[in-house]
Amino acid sequence: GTTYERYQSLEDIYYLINKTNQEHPDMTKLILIGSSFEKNPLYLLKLSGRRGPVDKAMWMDCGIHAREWISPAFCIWFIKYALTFYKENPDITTLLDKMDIYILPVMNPDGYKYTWTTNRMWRKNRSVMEGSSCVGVDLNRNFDANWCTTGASSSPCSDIYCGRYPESEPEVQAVTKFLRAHKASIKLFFSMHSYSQMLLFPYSYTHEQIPNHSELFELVQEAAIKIRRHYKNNYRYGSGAKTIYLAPGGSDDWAYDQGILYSFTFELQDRGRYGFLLPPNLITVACNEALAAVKTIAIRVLEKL
Ligand code: 0X9
Ligand code: ZN
Repeated sequence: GTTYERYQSLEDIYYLINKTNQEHPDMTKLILIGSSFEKNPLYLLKLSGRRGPVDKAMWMDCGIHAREWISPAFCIWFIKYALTFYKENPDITTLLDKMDIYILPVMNPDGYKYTWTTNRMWRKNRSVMEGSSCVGVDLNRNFDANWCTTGASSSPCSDIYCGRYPESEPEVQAVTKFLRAHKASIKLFFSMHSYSQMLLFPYSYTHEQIPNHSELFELVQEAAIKIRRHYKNNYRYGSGAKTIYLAPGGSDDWAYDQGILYSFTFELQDRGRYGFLLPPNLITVACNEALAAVKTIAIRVLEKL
C-alpha cells in the first residue's frame, strides 16, 4: 500500500506497530524495553511463526541515527513483509518457524522526532548534559566496546560524541539490558543504518580480525552477490574497520563480544547522490534489496546452528 512509499513520523510508527500487534495477536508481541531521554517509549515487536516455543532468536534494530530515515522504514517494511508472506514465501516461513525475531523500529525516538520538526540532519539522541550547551550522544559510540577510543569523540559538541561513560544513555541501557537477558537465544544480530551501501561485520573498534572472520565474510559476500544479481546494485562488504572506518562503541561489536557471533551492520541506500535524504520513491527498492540480504544471511546462519 501507499503507506510504505512515504516515510513515517514517530507517531505514525507507534500507531502502526500497535495496530500490527492487535491485528496479529497469534504472531506478534509488543514489548516495552525502556524509554528514551525524553521519555518516549522503546517498543520491540517480537515476531514468531504459528508454532510452539523455540530456543533461537534474531535481533534487528533500526533508527539508532536520527537522520537515517530509510532505517526505521526498513524495520516497518520487514514487519509487514514477514506477516504478509509467512506461509507464502519459503524463506520468511523458515525464519519465523525456526526463530523469534525481535525488531526495534526506532532506537532513537527523540532524535528521530527532532529530524521531523527541527533539524533534518540530526544524528545523535537528545540527551542534555550538565556543564555543556551541546545536546546529544551518538548512540552507536555509547556501547561498551573499546569505548571512546579512535573513531569517537569525548567532546559533547561532536556528532560522534561517546557520552560521559559507556552505556550512559537510556536508549543504550534499554537495549543492552534486553540483549543481556536474551543472549542465550539470540544468535543473529542486525543493526540498520544508511547511507553508503555496505554490509559490515565486527570489528569496527579495532583492525584485528574476529575468529570467524572468513565465515562472516562469506555470508556478506553471498548477500552482496544476491543484491547485484537481482537489483543490479553494488554493496561493499567486510569488517567495519577495514571497509568504512574505525569506530568504537557500536552495537554490532558489543553484541559480538557478548557472544552473538553472527553480528552485522547494514548501510542501506544510497551511495551519496541523495545521502540521508533518500527520496520516498526509492524506499521500495532500498528495502527490497536489504530484505534479500537479511534473508540470505539468516537462512544460511540457521543452517549452521
Ligand atoms: O559510524 C557509524 O556508526 C555507522 N555508519 S553511519 O554512517 N550510519 O553512522 C557504521 C557502524 C559500523 N559499526 C560500528 N562502528 N561498530
Ligand atoms: Zn548510522
